[in-house]
Amino acid sequence: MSDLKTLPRDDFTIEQDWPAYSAEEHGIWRTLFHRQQEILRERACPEFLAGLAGLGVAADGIPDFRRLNALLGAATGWTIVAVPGLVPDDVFFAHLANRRFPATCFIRRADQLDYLQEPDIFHDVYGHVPMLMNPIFADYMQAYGKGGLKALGLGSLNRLARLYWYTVEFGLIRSPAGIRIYGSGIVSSKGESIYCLESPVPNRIAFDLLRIMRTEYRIDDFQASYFVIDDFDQLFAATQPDFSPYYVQLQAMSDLGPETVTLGDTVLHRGNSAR
Ligand code: HBI
Ligand code: FE
Repeated sequence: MSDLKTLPRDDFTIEQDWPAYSAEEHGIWRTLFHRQQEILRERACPEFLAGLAGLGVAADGIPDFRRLNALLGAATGWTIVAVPGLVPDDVFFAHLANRRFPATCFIRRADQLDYLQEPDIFHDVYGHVPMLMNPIFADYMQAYGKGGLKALGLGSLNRLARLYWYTVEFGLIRSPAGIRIYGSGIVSSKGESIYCLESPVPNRIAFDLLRIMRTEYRIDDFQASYFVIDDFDQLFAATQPDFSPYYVQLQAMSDLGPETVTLGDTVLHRGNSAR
């Protein structure tokens, strides 16, 4: 019989049980935190770094959701809810649509520092939560949740999942100092934080909503293409219209492989693996 505290409710939420973390688990958080802070100082966008500082997410160890929620709630009305792992799409979107971010609360093992398939608390809390402190991005994430529930109903979830992947998880943004990172899958990954900005291999292409929703992505390797937004207003504005006509248009368009560069692209960097 599993411990009642960890039995998910029908919205898949559980208790974080912060006192239960071991010294070794806090130590893994500290190692990951220190490493990323060094790498991201000149690579992450100012909004991410400001969100991290605003939350007081520090090196001392795994943060307590109760403390973070007091700050996050005051800033943008978002709440972190603890979940055991990936939850069903409809549950995920329903949480986002209600300004609740489902965050896993287990942390990777010491031998998984560089990569793990499932999101752990470092990916979710260090990677995703700081961006929810930014009011415009916070609005975008709620709009994405509402859009996800609609896309589910229209059988077009795969299109919207690509938008999430190439923005929320692996998005880049222009800044006065050059291209910077805001994607959570990147900021929580040592290797990809460097690769996405400095490697000649991947394409870097200006944000284009329909183009992104045509583009397949890789889940187990660095991305072959990154999409660059001008600012978060552009990202939020893109989710304002009803997507139903887009889904109809996309049915007449072929999917594109991750390495593809098309004639319509505004190419900021053509990768050396481009097809
Ligand atoms: N569940 N906990 C969690 N975290 C996610 O990022 C997540 C999920 N379920 C579904 C999902 N992401 C994606 O399939 C959707 O973005 C499409
Ligand atoms: Fe994620």
